[in-house]
Amino acid sequence: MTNPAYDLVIRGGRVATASDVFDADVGILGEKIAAIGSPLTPGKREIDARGKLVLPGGIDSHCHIEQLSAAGIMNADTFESATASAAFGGTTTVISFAAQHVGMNLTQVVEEYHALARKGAMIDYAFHMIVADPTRETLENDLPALVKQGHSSIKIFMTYERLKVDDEPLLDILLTARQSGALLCAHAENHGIISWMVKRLLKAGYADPKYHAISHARISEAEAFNRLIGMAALIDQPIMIFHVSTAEGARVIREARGQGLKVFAETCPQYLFLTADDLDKPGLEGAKWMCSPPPRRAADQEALWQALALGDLQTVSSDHAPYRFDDTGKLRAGRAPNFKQIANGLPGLETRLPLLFDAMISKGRLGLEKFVELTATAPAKIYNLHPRKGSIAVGADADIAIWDPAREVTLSDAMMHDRTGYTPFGGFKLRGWPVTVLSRGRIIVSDGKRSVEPGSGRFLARSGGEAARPTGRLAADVDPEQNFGASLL
Ligand code: DUC
Ligand code: ZN
Ligand code: ZN
Repeated sequence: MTNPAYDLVIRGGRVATASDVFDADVGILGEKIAAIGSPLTPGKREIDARGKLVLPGGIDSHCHIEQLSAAGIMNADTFESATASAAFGGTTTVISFAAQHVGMNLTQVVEEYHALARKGAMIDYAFHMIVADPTRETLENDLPALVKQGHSSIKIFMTYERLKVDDEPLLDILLTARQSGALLCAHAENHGIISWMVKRLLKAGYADPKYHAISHARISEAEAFNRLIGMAALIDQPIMIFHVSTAEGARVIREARGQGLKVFAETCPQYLFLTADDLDKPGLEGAKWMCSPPPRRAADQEALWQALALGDLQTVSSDHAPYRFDDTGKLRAGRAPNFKQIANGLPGLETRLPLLFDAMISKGRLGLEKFVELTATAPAKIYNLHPRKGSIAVGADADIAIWDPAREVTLSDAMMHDRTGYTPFGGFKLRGWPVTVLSRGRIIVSDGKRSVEPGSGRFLARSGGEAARPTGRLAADVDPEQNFGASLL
């Protein structure tokens, strides 16, 4: 008898990519997908996937793991708990953050996050580097070297007192990103508008969690998007705008993309499934739904779905930012905080894909191929993990989630595997669940049980790739050929 050609065959399922849906077996050899066909010869092991959907494992390209906030609060998850939670929700790759704070050396920061991930991660991972202190040392020495080492995306904040970078240093960072071939990602909200609103609200005695949503005035988003896009256009640097929450914000992105600017953008489940009314609960309960930007209105949800359909937004990430509802997290300032004293952030690594599957496949909004595109293929392409990650294809890593489209689940706090202690989506009744999850050919979750050890995830070194490549069209003000004969860059 000849040796089986495959270590594992996923047999009889319906396979989906971002462009096609078809019935096929998937043969895995070692860590890779070796064949897709029907019927494949028997493997050493087999998974019966009849009646199931065989999809690429999700890529969550925006999640905060084991991260220290600027206020000094450690978020609730370690790499171990966060990546376990991701895996139970069908996600097999995360891009989290290595977060610099003022005074910190960025190279050292990145090393520290590497050490944490090496110890705890159960699925593969990469890092965006948060730059909060754009000193000459950071921009001229650390950043270019770190990009070369495979950290090809930078994140900046335009708001948050201790993280924000103002326009002039932001231009310096955009230029450094351009010169080193990295994508620039941004949390874009107008800091002055928010802090002005906060002061007025608190002075007038409006301190409950629901006023957090009001303090992030809608215009603070579109204004910051416009300003950032203008600065990025000046020096021809591709950007990714994180967590779009308003219809006006989505319109600004549509307009920029219509002009041929390299502007990518994402939204998150909290902006598709929650509204500002969720923050309006008795006492402090609404703090559990506090994130920045805040959930908005039903009309914004519709506008964001439309922006996803049109391609104006290309990915849906979780922005997992877990803080417990106790004195280690949300209530660190005591039992009677005003909204400004409450940590911003929601857990979402585990619920991102089931929420989207229910909306897009079970309820039919945009469909299966678009689900795969938004949650796996597009983030793989934008962050240059493709073709290794993000698709079911011969030669790709065998990162696969097998979904039971008929399984009905009501989300609850108790069933989550992260350490937040609650889910803001508790009570949501969903149809469709990832029952078996593979990472590089290993079965890591099966029927609600984990079978993978902390520390077995791998770092994914990335170069900038196509998304980070400038268009070659500098604005005339800085372009020597169009203007005055000398380069300003
Ligand atoms: N927004 C949040 O809600 N939490 C973490 C950081 C952020 O930008
Ligand atoms: Zn953010
Ligand atoms: Zn975030």
